[in-house]
Amino acid sequence: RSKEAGPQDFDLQVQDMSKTVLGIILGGGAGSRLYPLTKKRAKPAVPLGANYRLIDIPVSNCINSNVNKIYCLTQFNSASLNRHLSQAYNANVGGYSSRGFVEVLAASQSPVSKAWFQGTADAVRQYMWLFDDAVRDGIEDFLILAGDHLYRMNYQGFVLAHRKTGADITVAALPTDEKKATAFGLMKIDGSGRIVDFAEKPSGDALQAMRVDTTILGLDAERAKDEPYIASMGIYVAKASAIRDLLMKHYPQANDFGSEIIPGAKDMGMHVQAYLYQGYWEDIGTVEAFYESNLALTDNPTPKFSFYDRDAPIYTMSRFLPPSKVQDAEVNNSVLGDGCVIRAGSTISHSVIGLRSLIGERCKVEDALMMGADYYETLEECALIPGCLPMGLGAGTHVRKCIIDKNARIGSNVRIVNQAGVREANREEEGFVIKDSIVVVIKDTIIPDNTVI
Ligand code: ADQ
Ligand code: ADP
Repeated sequence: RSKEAGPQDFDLQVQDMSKTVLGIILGGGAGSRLYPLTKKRAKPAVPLGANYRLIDIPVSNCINSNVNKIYCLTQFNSASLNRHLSQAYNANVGGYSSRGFVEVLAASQSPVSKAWFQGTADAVRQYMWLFDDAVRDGIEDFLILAGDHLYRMNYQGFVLAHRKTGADITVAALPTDEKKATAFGLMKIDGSGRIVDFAEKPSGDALQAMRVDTTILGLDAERAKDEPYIASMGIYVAKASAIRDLLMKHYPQANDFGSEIIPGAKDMGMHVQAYLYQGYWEDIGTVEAFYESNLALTDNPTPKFSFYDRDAPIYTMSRFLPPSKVQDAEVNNSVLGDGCVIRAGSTISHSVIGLRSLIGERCKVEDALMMGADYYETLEECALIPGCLPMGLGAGTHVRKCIIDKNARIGSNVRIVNQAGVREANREEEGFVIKDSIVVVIKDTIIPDNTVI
């Protein structure tokens, strides 16, 4: 009879994780799906939920799981990302004995000179020389995470399950419905949870062929009927040696994990295992999903995702901002970041208002995601600049179903309501893009008084 891991072994392994697991966050490619939010920043730095940035989700999950050696692979470096990570985390994860860190690795810094990462697998391959050092320091498993997911997960159970089954790669998985399935990697598993078939984003007949009876995952009959697919969350834990072999030896030309490395590993007989995740998880890598998930934070009484959890908080940069101030205004079903000022006569409903937002008198804000500002600029400072429009919303402005990126200066009596009901439009020279009917006002844009969009 094989020896099961007892509680003592569990504690040992958990302690061990800070020394033996390396977090690798895939921080984003060209960033086209979230464009224009990625026009002026690296994707992991995109602001989220009024006070946070995308990168805070996987980094907080890592820290709460005792994984404190973390690299974030990103297409290009941005001052905001580096500043955010160093101010938010480095003082906390880098204790004397744990030697933790959170560091950005940008495509252009790599000595293996290909200016751009060609995909997720290529990104990891280009930094293999650095991850090899980590392996020499005692790292056994790579925890490969995406940078654009909203969820709370303790990776300890994931890593332990991976080690217990002796898998080469373990893929986090969840049941999904037919509509969503085609956007994911789908799998079939055997009775022990081993992946026997894997198809990346199949459609048509290939999609139908991936249908399974998800009652084997413990779903009741009704839910299994609605969710007859097992989707990959794009989150992997793998033996460092397996990743090295796959990327450098077996598939040196492969660019992506989902379409090439994971199915390739299975095809060559490696042990690729599924790990069932149960909880809220959302890929927020498109403008529509990003917008919807942000607004879902305002759901009453309990949103599907909360940034608050005493045992597993989501961390971010501490900014020491003053509390938000609401004058004689009405705020319903909304989330307000730190340091906002909402002036008299305004109504805000079903909206996320990012930190340092300034909302003038008599504004109407509906179903909007405002990201706020990176700094305060006093009205006196603004007055010194000829033609200066203050940051935020000017008096009497009405915005609906839109995303307003940081530091935008929107004049008085402006209407951003998608008047013409346009679905897609690129009006970058005027400072906005419309995607899925959502107007996205680009960072730092100036929208003059009385404009109608
Ligand atoms: P996608 O999310 O479509 O599918 P991909 O575009 O490769 O896969 O992105 C995965 C993660 O890597 C994202 O966080 C992305 O930002 C990042 N990324 C992409 N290109 C990158 C690059 N060149 N450099 C650094 N980071 C990069 C994947 C899996 C599916 C799975 C879904 C779940 O392939 O099987 O179902 O995730 O969302
Ligand atoms: P994001 O991540 O949203 O792109 P950043 O953190 O990079 O934002 O900051 C946006 C811009 O704001 C940067 O160009 C930065 O130099 C500028 N900025 C930050 N603080 C101040 C300040 N106190 N005064 C003027 N500009 C500032």
